[in-house]
Amino acid sequence: MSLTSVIVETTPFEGQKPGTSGLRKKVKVFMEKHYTENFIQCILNVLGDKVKGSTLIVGGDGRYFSKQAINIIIRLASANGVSKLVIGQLGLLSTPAVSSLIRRHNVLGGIVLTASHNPGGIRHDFGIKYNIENGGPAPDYVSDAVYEESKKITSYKTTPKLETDRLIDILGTYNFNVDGRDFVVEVIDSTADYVGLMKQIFDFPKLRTLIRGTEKRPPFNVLIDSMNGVTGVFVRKIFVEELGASPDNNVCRIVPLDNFGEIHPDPNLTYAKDLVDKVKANTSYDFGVAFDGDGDRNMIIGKNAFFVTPSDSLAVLANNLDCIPYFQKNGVHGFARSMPTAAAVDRVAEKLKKEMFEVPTGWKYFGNLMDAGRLSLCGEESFGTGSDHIREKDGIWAVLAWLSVIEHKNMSVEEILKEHWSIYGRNYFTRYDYEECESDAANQMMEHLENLIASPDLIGKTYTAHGKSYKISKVDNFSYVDPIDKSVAKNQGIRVLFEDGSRVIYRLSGTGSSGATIRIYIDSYEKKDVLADAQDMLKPLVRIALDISQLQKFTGLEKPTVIT
Ligand code: VG1
Ligand code: CO
Repeated sequence: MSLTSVIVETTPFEGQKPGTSGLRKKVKVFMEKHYTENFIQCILNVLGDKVKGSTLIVGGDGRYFSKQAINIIIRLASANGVSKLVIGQLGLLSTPAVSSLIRRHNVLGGIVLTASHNPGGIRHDFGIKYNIENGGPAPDYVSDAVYEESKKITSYKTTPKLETDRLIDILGTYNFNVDGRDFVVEVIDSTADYVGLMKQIFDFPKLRTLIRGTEKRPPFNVLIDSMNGVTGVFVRKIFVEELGASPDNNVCRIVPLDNFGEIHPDPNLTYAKDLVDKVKANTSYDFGVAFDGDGDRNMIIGKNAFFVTPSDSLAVLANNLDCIPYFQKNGVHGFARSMPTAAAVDRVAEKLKKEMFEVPTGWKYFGNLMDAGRLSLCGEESFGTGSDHIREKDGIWAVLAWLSVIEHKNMSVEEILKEHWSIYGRNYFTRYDYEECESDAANQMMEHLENLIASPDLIGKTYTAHGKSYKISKVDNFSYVDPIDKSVAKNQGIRVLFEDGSRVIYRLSGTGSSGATIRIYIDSYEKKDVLADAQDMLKPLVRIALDISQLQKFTGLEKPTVIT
């Protein structure tokens, strides 16, 4: 039976502006009549003629409202001339899996339904992100165009009679005819493509012997925490079924829940405390890792919950990539990090004579460099690590990379870090997050900082706290020119740089769904004194960062909500 599309009149919604990584709002906002339809139609409008006859990948972290959103996407896509949607079963696909599928199927793009590390459930957040044909997050010019469309949209096209009920529950290919055109929904196994890719990149038999142990070596005891997010289905497949980890002792929270069990699926020391406590309590664990809701972030800890900062994780991997088959085959090109990420990897790049890039916060800024063959490995301090195998950060990839290094070096996590610091010195790093502050207060504080850095007296000024003094050598608001397409990203964070190389950086988050989140990043490099406690070491700089910004005065907040 042929179905007919209809045009539905609508009016614009305010604030459909994608942030650091897609549009994130409270679920109840996405539930408003026409809200989700408008945003999807705006994406399709921006794609223009390319939509006709195209294939798109659709899936996400399975959070509340995903199924409703997928039904809306199916109906709108069919009415707008898309030929085929490839959808993960039950709507489940991790962000890295979407990126991989876009690349392998060579399609126009993908729609990722996630608010990543933000909490889920009816009272919390939902999100929609568009990824382009290279598999990466839409660059700024696409997101800006979507936002412009959202301000003037007057109608959307949908196929209301297309029966979507339970369509994505069962694997299969479903054929429809809309306005005389064929339209196909293919429901695929969420993990198959991604698992295949991981098997090409890593030496699975070797990793299996690490986890299972051999006559000469006891099993390497891991604890993998999916935090009730989408990685659960991938963890079961890869670590339990392929690599022989125990479903009882080596994995936890691996059933995806649409509210993540009411936790923040955010792998850091505050929100992944459960994992940290378990690894501390059971000293037989050699390694622990947690992922975020959509599977692109990872937090790595060693025995006794020895914490690896993401900046160090990136540097260690950079230093050891040649033990991974993918890099043996493809070579290692450049490295990159987001600006606030500590510069540990820069030292590795220098030693290995690789190109090194510093980009604004957000994975979308790595894509062009990877496409141009100049970037193999990159990371962000926000627990993102990844390589050019796809165009998103990739939590499971990061674990497999770490396990490869551990297998190869036959050392513990702590030993690897200590060896690394003894060679390269150590970048002490901490980030203070003040979540859900009042937007006005946060904006005033940023304005104060803008004014401050505009004053010429600041350079050369010395700040002292806890007996340590730091002299300012440079201040700016970070801006970036993409080396490939020359596009410019401005206002990417206020930087206060000190003479000894220490830095304090201030940014407002672009992933929140209400209020504002202030992030302060602090780092400082030590060549010799590498074994101190990071919070002790950075205490003076933290004080100075608070003094310069007058954060307490503006926000009234005494303490950050999260320290990493
Ligand atoms: C945060 C992180 C950033 C990351 C982004 C998306 O952005 O700081 O490094 O790329 O989240 O990650 P912001 O603007 O809130 O600081 V994910 O895993 O939430 O898609
Ligand atoms: Co994420």
